[in-house]
Amino acid sequence: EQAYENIIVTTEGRVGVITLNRPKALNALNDALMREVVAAAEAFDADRGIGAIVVTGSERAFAAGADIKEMQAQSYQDMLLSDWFALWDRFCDVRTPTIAAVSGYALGGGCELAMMCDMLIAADSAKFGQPEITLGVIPGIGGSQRLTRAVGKAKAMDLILTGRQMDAEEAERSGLVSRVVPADTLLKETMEAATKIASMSLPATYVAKEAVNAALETTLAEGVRFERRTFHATFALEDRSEGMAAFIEKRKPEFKHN
Ligand code: CO8
Repeated sequence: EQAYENIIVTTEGRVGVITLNRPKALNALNDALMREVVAAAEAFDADRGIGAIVVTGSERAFAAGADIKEMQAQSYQDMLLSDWFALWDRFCDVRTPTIAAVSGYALGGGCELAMMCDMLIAADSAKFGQPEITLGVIPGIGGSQRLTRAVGKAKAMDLILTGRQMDAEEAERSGLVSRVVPADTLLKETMEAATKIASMSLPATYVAKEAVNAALETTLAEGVRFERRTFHATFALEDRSEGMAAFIEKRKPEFKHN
């Protein structure tokens, strides 16, 4: 296994887990941590033995944002020339389903990382926000776009312009998270969901994720067309034959991820 300094990488069956681990900075996302998360996610994505990736932090903080201390001395030219944060796009290119398990603070880049995941499960202790405006900047890892798509303009404007935090209950009500669970069961519930997802046919899962994401990128007519053609294509999968045969024969399918 690769040695990481800012994250802990483990596997449990077909589930890969990336735990952000910079406790002294409440898991603030510095450049080194970003590189490690992307490398770990890409390594899991290349592994056919992994069918879901969980990203989590500590009880106190999922991540308290981009690392302000690292950014403080940087100039506009530094940001532009390094294309600061562009590497995160590669995290979004991962085809394996990603699930954020959020406890405590998910602020700024932390909220943005959670929103880059396909599913977001929150502990009742979770706090979401885009406080960049209080620092004289704006969200820089997709927050103004993904938050608006997730919760709509009214709440996105409220959060991004005031910088206030939103608790887990409000986040669920707004459609940012799919489930809220008691803090002490967050990992258990997330691992159960991840294990379930990872038990499905991997290629079917890839195209299901792609189809849902298409809804955010295309017109309804184009999206429905993409879905139908992709649905037709699933009939080429051995797992499709197995899944339907298993249903008819009243048994559990044995997917070969093929
Ligand atoms: N960056 C660096 N260090 C941090 C960060 C951060 N985002 N957040 C917390 N820390 C550090 C603190 O400095 C502190 O370190 P030290 O002990 O050395 O002083 C340690 O973590 C513990 O934090 P606190 O003592 O502040 O803990 P509290 O429990 O009192 O408060 C909070 C917790 C409310 C989360 C508080 O730490 C906080 O407000 N943090 C900053 C939140 C924030 O503003 N995040 C947004 C950052 S900007 C961003 O994410 C995107 C920027 C987009 C730029 C676009 C460029 C292209």
